[in-house]
Amino acid sequence: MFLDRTGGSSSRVVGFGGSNGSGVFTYSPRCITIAAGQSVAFTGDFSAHPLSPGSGPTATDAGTGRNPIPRQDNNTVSMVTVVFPSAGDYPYFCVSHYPAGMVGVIRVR
Ligand SMILES: [Cu+2]
Repeated sequence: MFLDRTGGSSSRVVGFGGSNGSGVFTYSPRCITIAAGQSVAFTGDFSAHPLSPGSGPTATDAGTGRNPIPRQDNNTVSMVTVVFPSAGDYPYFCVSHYPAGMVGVIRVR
């Protein structure tokens, strides 16, 4: 279920709330594989869909090592670009809609 987005011309955009072909309560694509050093752009309405690192608000596991995904709920920005320097699995979720499955993972190889 991880889409390979390691290629030089691959899109590494994760949209949500209707951005990038996503549904209102989904990330699109929700799980992608990238290479270490590449970046992912999260785009959508962060005030309606606050982004958080981790697999859920009660989870202590933020992924492999230090998860570089920031908490973002600022409605003055519509895109956040995150660099992933190290291999690992880095989960993220929407603070408002994770119970509905609004979650995803960036896999860095
Ligand atoms: Cu949401």
